[in-house]
Amino acid sequence: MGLFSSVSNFFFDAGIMSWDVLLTLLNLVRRKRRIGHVTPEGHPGYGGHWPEFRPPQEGDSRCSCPALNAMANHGIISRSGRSISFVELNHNIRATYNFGASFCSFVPHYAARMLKRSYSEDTFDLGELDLHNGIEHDASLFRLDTALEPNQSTKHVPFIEELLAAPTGKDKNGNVVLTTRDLSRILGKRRAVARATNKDFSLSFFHKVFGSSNSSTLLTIFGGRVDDLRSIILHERIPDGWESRIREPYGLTMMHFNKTVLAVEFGVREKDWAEAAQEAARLEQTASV
Ligand code: HEM
Ligand SMILES: *[C@@H]1O[C@H](CO)[C@@H](O)[C@H](O)[C@H]1NC(C)=O
Ligand SMILES: *[C@@H]1O[C@H](CO)[C@@H](O)[C@H](O)[C@H]1NC(C)=O
Ligand SMILES: CC(=O)N[C@H]1CO[C@H](CO)[C@@H](O)[C@@H]1O
Repeated sequence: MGLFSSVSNFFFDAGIMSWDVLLTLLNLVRRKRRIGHVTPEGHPGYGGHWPEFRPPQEGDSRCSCPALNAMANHGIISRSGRSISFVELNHNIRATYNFGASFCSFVPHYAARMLKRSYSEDTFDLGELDLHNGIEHDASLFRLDTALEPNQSTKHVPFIEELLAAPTGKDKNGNVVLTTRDLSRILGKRRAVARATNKDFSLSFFHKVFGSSNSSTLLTIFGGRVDDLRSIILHERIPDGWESRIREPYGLTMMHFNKTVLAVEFGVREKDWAEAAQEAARLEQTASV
């Protein structure tokens, strides 16, 4: 990377971070959005009315991210998952999930940089996001590692069922919810088992934090609600009547989100899973002889 782009990235990142702090403060002083009015008027999904769900057809592009696949399955971004502009992605993840504007700008810029495209002019196909160790990484919650399953749009249903059976919490309306601890526990297990069964396993600290931030959306945006998670993760479908559980007027900021992410990441204890990992490695070996 040239000096000019490193310097401009630095100012870009510093600018986004200050913007994020400002939004976090505004969220503290302004009232939350009313229940039933979280998705903005005029955007698909307003009042819980999501456009028709259609699973992907032969030739459509999908990726390892359930939230983006779900937007394509509802036609919020192109149903084919192709030729999506980074700018359009920014606006749509904001309106659909109520992530803050700072985050919604940061991630598509990051993806454009990763794919060596122009944020403002170029487009991408969902499948291109699966560049290994770009954003996509090993020890994900719902996908086998790339070395074992090169097609990262393929869900690994046993992992999904295990996560959906893990929640130990209840919210104040009596719904079963996934907690921070449940999520740390399951991430620890995935990492220990992936490390033992994938000889090409790699997971930098950077990707660990990415992994815990991606999975922390299950707690924040989806409020840990297991009934909603089943739909979004297993079918990549937004439930009828759903809206983001984040009701802050300026959406989920990175500063606010970081608290959940760090709580999840610091709760991960891979060592607790040494036995499960050995067992998985042993099964792998007997299966391959
Ligand atoms: C521009 C926006 C986004 C991009 C480029 C993106 C990209 C990705 C990628 C590449 C993965 C796979 C990571 C892995 O290997 O585990 C992923 C996973 C995931 N993403 Fe996204 N994503 C975006 C927005 C979102 C949003 C808005 C949500 C939630 C509302 C979300 C929720 C998730 C979840 C739950 C996972 C699974 C985590 C795991 O398996 O450990 N993503 N995303
Ligand atoms: C990847 O997997 C998905 C879902 O399992 C499937 O629909 C798609 O056709 C596969 N793509 C390729 C290129 O094999
Ligand atoms: C959130 O955490 C990431 C690293 O995990 C850091 O780069 C970023 O500056 C933090 N953002 C804010 C707004 O605190
Ligand atoms: C929603 C979310 O936290 N997405 C993150 C997933 O991880 C990538 C990098 O691996 C980040 O760029 C996204 O912000």
